[in-house]
Amino acid sequence: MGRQAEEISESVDRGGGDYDPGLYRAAESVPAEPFGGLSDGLRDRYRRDGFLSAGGLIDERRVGEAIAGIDRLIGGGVPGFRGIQWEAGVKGRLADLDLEQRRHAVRKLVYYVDHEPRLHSIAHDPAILALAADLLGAEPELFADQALLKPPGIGREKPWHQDVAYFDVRPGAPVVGLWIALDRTDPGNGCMHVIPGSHRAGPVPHFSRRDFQLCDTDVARDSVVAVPLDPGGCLIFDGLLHHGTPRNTSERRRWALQFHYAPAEAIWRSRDERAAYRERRLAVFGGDGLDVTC
Ligand SMILES: O=C(O)CCC(=O)C(=O)O
Repeated sequence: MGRQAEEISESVDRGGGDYDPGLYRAAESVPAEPFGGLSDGLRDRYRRDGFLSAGGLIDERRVGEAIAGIDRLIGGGVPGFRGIQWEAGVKGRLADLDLEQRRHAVRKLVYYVDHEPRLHSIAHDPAILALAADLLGAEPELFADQALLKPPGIGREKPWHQDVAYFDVRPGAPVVGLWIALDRTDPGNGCMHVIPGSHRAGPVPHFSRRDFQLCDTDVARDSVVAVPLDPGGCLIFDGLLHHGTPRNTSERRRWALQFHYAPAEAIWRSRDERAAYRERRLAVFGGDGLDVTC
């Protein structure tokens, strides 16, 4: 179940802020391995490390379709779609931007799968749903879809965080995320960085700083690895894995799709249920209200 249409509106990001580049100084890069389905070895690795880096999860044709779908959403080709968040740097200038400039001004798109059949078909691809089912150990339901576009030059950092700190799903339920690169991604244009095994320590308090994030001093800097990907490659990751992305300091685009799946019975079905889950989530992850400091 996605969000209800009236809950989604176009917005401008509030911006991030300066950060210590040492937060993303990776000890190593994990190369993607061509993905041909889950084996016992890969399942064990997912449980141990909290992620898999899968080359070629979607093929070139689908990458092209995804890019065309995003272009259509940004270009205003879908009446009623409002899930665009612009980068803070373009605030006040949006009306002056032509289509090409707008393509490089979007931070993210949210809740689009019901507006774009090509993107819907990737998120609901039977092989992808089977992969999610296998890792969740339950029938999966897509409950969040985003396209994270980190534009050249202005795409800001997404500070270290755990995704489940953001989601109003039943506490303790397994969540699997798929982050699918549509461009080549590397540290220069803001690829994913993760801390292998960090999901096993469970929920960590988050604080409203540059974003809703882990305290910078809670990031295990010595264990950071970068996960560069080619187009169509995918980071498959546990909802508790510590991850983040540096800003895009390059002149290169870095578009990615992100889908999150959870067991159907863990997903909210009403506003009341969601509010209750939110209260329970913030009691665990809402660092500013807990007796901890950052
Ligand atoms: O794509 C990115 O830069 C980071 C995405 C991410 O971690 C998130 O939105 O939770």
